[in-house]
Amino acid sequence: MQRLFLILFTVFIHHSPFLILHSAQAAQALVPETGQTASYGVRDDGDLRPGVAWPDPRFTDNGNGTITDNLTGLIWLQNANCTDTVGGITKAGGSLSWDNALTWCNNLSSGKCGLSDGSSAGQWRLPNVVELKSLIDLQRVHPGLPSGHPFGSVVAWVYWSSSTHATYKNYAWDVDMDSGFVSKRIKGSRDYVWPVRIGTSGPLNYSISGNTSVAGATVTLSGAANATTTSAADGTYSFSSLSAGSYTVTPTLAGYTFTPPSQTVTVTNQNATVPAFTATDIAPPVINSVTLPSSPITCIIPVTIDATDNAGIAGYYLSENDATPAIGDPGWSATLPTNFTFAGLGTRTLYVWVKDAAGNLSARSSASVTIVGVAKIGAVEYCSLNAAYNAASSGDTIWTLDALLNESLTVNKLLKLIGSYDLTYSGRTGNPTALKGILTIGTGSLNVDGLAVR
Ligand SMILES: [Ca+2]
Repeated sequence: MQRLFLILFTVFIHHSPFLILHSAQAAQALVPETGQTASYGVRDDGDLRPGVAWPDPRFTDNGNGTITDNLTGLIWLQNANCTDTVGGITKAGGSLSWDNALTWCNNLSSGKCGLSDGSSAGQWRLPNVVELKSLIDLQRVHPGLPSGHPFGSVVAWVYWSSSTHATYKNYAWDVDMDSGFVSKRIKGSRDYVWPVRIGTSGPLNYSISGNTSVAGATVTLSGAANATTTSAADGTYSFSSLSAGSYTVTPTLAGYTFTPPSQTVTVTNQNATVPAFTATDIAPPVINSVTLPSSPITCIIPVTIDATDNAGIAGYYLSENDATPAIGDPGWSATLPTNFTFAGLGTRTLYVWVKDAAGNLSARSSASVTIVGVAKIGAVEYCSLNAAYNAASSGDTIWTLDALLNESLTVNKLLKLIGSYDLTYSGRTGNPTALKGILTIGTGSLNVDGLAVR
């Protein structure tokens, strides 16, 4: 007998990664405090309070119909008087005979009694009398449970243990949850039933992973455990250290809808992968500003557009027509335009829209500009010297602004060119019109005044 004890003891030490105890302590069970804090005599229970102190919090609500007692590691059914029919045992009245109480507990599984812990028949059982008694707080009655306990439907009556009386084999031990009183009852009596399971939900080994199809989504896990995470740049997310059970995954992100809105996955004995969500961008882009220069002298006008979108801008549409373009209109530009060619001179309005890849269209934005021609024949202004030349007949006079004209000109007509005019063509500035290009005289001639060729 001594030899057997030593062998068992050696196995225990070598397989326990958490306990490093002296040999005299290793086989000892540690007895917890009773909960009694009032003292009624010198060195009584309430005075000395011997035993292992209770953890704080004493209980953890696992959110799946189970409660973990952090003192003993036991997992209890949250509902202390479930009346579901289990294992063929009808329990509408709550109490059962001892035999039926065993059968009922042995067949309890996830889906019954508010359980979503993934437990299967065989994991639950009737507690022994020491386990049942471990719930009692001797400082309290009605019920005799620790303050703030998270259990529901606790009945002020006796509950069966699985322990049979040593002398009277047709009796089993029970515990009165109202007062903590431990007694024996004949097994044909009807006591209440409170199932327990060993803390087999740990170690918490499993993971749930998937893809939201968008970066930065908040992913909420609910069910057998509650957690949140944020999807990575590639949309992936993962929850780890999970017990077996049923879980629901719900992604959210401002400006997006997800299909499906949430997904439920049951973890049994391996990691779970949730099918990818489809994220749909529903937020249209916003144009913050459209800016045109104040005093242009050409029809090709630099444009500055400031716009933003939650998913990125996929196209720009610039037009002098205020009609809203179709998403598939060929006039969309995938790149940010830096200038716009107006159809003519005078006060012009540019309308701008932007779209995102999902086809969301911004509100219309606009800016106006008054375009002055760089050249003029009679009362008609032109955006470029070449435009004026093309419109000119031999013998015409072209007036040009005191401006830098970045163009070349080939002359095959008989023309006169007078430069250095101010913006309103009402006077001359004294500075010549500067032509920064090649001036070629072909079959015609050019009579010039106030022109510099650079
Ligand atoms: Ca968008």
